[in-house]
Amino acid sequence: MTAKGLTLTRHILLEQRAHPAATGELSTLLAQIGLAAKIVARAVSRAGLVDILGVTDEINVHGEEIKRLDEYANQTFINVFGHSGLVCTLVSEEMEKPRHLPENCAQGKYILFFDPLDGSSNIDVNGPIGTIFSIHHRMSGHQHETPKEWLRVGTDQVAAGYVVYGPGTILVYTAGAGVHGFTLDPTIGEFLLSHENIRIPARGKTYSINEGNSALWQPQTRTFVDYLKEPDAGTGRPYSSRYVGALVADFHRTLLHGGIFLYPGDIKKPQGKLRLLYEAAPLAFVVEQAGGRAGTGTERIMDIRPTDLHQRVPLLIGSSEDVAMAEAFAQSRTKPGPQMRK
Ligand code: P6P
Repeated sequence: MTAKGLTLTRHILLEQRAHPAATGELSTLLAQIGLAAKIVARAVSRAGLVDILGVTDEINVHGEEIKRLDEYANQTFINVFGHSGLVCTLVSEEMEKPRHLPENCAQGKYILFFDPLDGSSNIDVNGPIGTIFSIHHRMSGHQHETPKEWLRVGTDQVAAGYVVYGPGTILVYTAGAGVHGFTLDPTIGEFLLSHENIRIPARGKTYSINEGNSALWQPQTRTFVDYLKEPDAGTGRPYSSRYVGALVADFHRTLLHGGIFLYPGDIKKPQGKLRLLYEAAPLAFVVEQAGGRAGTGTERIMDIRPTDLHQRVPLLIGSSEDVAMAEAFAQSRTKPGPQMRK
């Protein structure tokens, strides 16, 4: 058990020691993520004070107005990794195409996928928002200019995680050896170990889905959600509903307390709303490392090889038993009986 209060940098270096062949570049990259997160956290905490609120008149690739804080967060990652020598290519929700950093591509070993500010609709109401990141090794040679470089399967991830900007700023990451959380102490500007080796409960008591979309749900989604709402003490139902409207915040609660988050496909959005490469896949890596499960309803998120940079996927993620049950409903023509629950 490592001492609580260990800094993010020290923890990453201790993790690196477990890999004698490690060169330290991944450790440096993760520490740089921490730096970018601190810069964004400062802007988020002051958003109401400094005129960053409101929107630019630009529209991102998804037709969403880019709020200035989104743009600021995106530019922060570009600045932090621009001359790091670590990352050759950046893929961001806010950029239609991959951004190559030529000065890094000679020696940079990594490609960084990120959603710089997830849940930006919460910005103006002081709600929780977040950053999500996923790190892959680069393909060898000059393949970085080809789609092969960025259309990567989730199981190839080297590290992944997120930052939630809420009452506190918490950075959670995995490099394939468990999941660890760090809380920012703004008085010293350090992320300190606060959640070592996070394990998600095998099942929870909450479900998280936008009920406003229920008229559009597939029948199996409705049957599953109705099942969770049915009182049945023997199976711990009814579940409580929790929905913040910011993926990182809804996921962080699910990771710590258990339960299930769902953004399923529906009649209008068969592929759902969330993006594979920089939202679903990194969170799937984290949840699986914590003992949980993540799928589309029919396949494991980590096994999906993307065909498009900003590809969307349906997402069911959380406690292993809750997600397995949701998958049983999603694949069932009829409602599975209560034998589904232990
Ligand atoms: P809806 C935020 O815009 C986001 O991308 C995720 O953070 C969040 O989970 C989802 O969309 C919320 O979407 O349709 O429920 O407003």
